[in-house]
Amino acid sequence: MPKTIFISGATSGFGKAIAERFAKDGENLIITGRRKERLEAFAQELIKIFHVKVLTLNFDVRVEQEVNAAIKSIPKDFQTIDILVNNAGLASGMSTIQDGKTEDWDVMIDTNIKGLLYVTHAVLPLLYNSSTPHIINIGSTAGKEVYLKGNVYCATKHAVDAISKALRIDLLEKGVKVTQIAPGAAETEFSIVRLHGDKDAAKKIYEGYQPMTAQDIALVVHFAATLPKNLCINDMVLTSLAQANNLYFNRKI
Ligand code: NDP
Ligand code: 8X3
Repeated sequence: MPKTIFISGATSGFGKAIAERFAKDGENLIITGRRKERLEAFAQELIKIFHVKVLTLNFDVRVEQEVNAAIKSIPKDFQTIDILVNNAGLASGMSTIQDGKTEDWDVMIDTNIKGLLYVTHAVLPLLYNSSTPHIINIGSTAGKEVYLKGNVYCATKHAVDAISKALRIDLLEKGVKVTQIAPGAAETEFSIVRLHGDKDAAKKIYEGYQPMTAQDIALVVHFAATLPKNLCINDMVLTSLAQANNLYFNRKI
């Protein structure tokens, strides 16, 4: 019997790769994102290649009413959700607090903290329908250490770290597994979004070393999701070989 995996932010990067990895196993998917055309095209691709059932939900995680309406619209055959992957997120801007833009702070706080909470709150009743419910939050090494010009993004990922711990405690009696996967640098659209569309500057972030790929993250999320029922990875920090933590990189340039 296929499982149903709900993945927020599946129009690019980690979310897309995670969806593909589970589709390979024949699991059914609920994929979300704001870019409707991309989302629909990706769903068609998954259906065609992997012959899985895919439901698309097009909403902004920052808008509570949109989140609730989208999740309320889930049809019966998708109403048992086995795994929720809270992946949708972003960094917006990279500057010191004194030079920072409050609009950027709002976007990050609303997406990475409030969005994750809204989605989790709305999906939980459907997770309870599963005999193996599991929440996987995508945190970051930015949630473990703070670095120059990372301030508010790091704060939001520290919040994901805290919320993951809190969920594990609060949901203990409900038998819901809670895992945080905390990656370091991986090349996706992340830096382009962070640098407000400056692709050349984004490319430079990954120069001189081999960053992780979205597929690397998907591999580990899939591993955490396919362990025996009694075994829960609480927290996992992932980096490429060239990265020791947020501050130390072995760059060959
Ligand atoms: P991408 O920019 O490639 O993907 C981000 C995804 O999040 C997109 O699908 C985007 O969809 C979705 N998203 C962003 N904002 C919203 C929103 N308001 N409502 C709904 N969906 C939204 O980046 P990554 O794949 O790299 O990032 C995925 C997660 O991993 C994020 O939480 C990020 O913080 C985290 N991360 C990334 C790392 C990296 O180095 N790449 C390292 C550690 C963690 P759409 O725009 O269509 O809405
Ligand atoms: C993204 C990784 O190093 O840009 O969460 O903070 S980093």
